[in-house]
Amino acid sequence: MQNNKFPQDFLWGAATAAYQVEGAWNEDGRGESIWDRFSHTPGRITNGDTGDIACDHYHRWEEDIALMRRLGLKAYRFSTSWSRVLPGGRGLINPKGLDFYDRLVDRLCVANIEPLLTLYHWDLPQTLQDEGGWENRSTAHAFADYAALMVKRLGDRVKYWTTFNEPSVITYIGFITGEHAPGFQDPRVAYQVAHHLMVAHGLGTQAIRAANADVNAGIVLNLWPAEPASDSVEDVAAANKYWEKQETLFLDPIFKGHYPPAVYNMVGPNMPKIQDGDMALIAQQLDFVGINFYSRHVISSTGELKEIEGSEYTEMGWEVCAPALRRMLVKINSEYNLPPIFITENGASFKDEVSADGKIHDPRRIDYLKNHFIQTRLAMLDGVDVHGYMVWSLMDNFEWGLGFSKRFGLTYVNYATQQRVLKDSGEWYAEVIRKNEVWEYHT
Ligand code: GCO
Repeated sequence: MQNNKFPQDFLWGAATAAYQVEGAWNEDGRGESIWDRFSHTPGRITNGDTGDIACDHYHRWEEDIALMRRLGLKAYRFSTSWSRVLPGGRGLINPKGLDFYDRLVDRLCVANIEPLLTLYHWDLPQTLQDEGGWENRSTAHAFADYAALMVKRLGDRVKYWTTFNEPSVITYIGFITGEHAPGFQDPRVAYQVAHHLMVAHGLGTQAIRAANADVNAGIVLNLWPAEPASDSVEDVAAANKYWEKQETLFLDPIFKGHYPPAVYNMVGPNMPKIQDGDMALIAQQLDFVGINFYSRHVISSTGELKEIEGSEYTEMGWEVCAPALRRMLVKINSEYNLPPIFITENGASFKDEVSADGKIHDPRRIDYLKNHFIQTRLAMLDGVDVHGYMVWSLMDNFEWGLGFSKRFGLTYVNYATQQRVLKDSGEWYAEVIRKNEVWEYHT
């Protein structure tokens, strides 16, 4: 196999998440989620934006599948909205909500696009939050019931099931900085939530497999490698320490069956309640793991460096550093016994504008993606088992606390008209998929 060619069955795809694209927040029996409540609270989201309409994907899903076909996607990663199918979080099922996902999955299959389904991309039903949300262990059981319901309905067609998207963002941004729903700033609650997310992942994995033994179960983690600012012993030690504190809270319980000492030290008196048997429940063998990668931290013995000379930064203020992806994949591959890997999110936000010719010229996004594809291919040649790559995102969408102010899409969305226009990066990605290789890009 040529080195710049990807394996024949490599799953090139793109990703979205329910609250970021669907809209129709109160239609057809959908219940309220914590993101509805949060975005409807004044002052929480940039410009007062909400996901009430978002990309109106709930009504435009057929057009969006046509877009995926135009891109030639082999896979599509999306999430289901818990409160659309179980408006109260548990109990009464909303058939119209289930039907929506059923139709979507059916049509993806017709289009020969492999569905990768995420059960939880941050949108807890508000009724469960009102009872205490993830602070309560009972929410983990409700999650497992929801997982079983979805697998029973869609497991004959959906082969890849993800329990959670980015438990660390849920924990840190939802419960420590408070910039995401439910907007808490309480470390004690946060670490209990973190543990219950892991319990829910374990129970969810069991429920998925009990409902259909033929499907694959996994989880998606976002990893931001901490790299030393220099080769000095002090900087290297500081970077290692940073990585342990930030990134092992979920990697270690899932893939080693315990919380690492660095986490115990960090959490201190906020250590969550852990029941007998929890660690084995959490550390069940998975069929795949999804990694979301955007950027890295650069750490010196005196702290984190915020501006790296010569580096490019995206609209999010994130450094562009593709080689860090390869280094991190190689590192986690040697430190953990990992199942097959998918890159489940990677992409960049830039200031996109419609040009006079009606097109969106986004050469920086093309460069970003190209370099990350190349580094992934190099990691594969180093022995890392990567099976697919989901670009974030299929289209511009609701970027959580930042509303519509940041655009990550391969497709430009005009939010006034809901018109979708493939950006240059989308056209380019279609070629990558068609050729199954990354070649030099000439402007
Ligand atoms: C995440 C989420 C996505 C974001 C994307 C860009 O990684 O934070 O999974 O929903 O929109 O990452 O920030």
